[in-house]
Amino acid sequence: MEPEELMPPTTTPPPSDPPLISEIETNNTILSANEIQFVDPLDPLASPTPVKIDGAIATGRDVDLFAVELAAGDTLVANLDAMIGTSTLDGVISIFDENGNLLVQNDNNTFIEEGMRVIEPDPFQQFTALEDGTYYVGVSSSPNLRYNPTVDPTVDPTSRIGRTTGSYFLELAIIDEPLTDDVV
Ligand SMILES: [Ca+2]
Ligand SMILES: [Ca+2]
Ligand SMILES: [Ca+2]
Ligand SMILES: [Ca+2]
Repeated sequence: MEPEELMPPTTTPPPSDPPLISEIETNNTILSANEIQFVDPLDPLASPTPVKIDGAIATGRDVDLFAVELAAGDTLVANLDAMIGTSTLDGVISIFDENGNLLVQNDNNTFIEEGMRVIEPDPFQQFTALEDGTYYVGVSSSPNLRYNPTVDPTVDPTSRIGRTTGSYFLELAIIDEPLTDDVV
């Protein structure tokens, strides 16, 4: 009987997922935002790696804010996955400057696929920083689009109440070149 040959694996391993980190409440204002590190503090010369945040919009007025440091020219990509999975959250991504001014916002990711316009309730937003600084990525529940990130929206009566609640994954990455195609 022939000795059994060890077969090489027939599938390549999937690319390793970014490290999963959990949001830490309370993170409802830019002052209490969760700080996101793209570079391992023990290996500061390593290139930035994406992070994946495990969070939840717990009430219609919950807002989750994440602080990121960007250098001029850095492009931040923020990709939310909620309804594409089993979550009931219809989320919104907003990006603010260090003073809480809204810079860009996306409620629903819209793109063209095979000639058809596709609208996903999970938002996708990229943003290129013009100057070095701290920027804030906010997650809220649609239509809570005009909250003030310097005031806790859970106690701000002017904040609109989101229709849905639920869990989400938010992937944040710094890339060299802006994506020309929004398909995610
Ligand atoms: Ca939350
Ligand atoms: Ca929150
Ligand atoms: Ca997505
Ligand atoms: Ca949405």
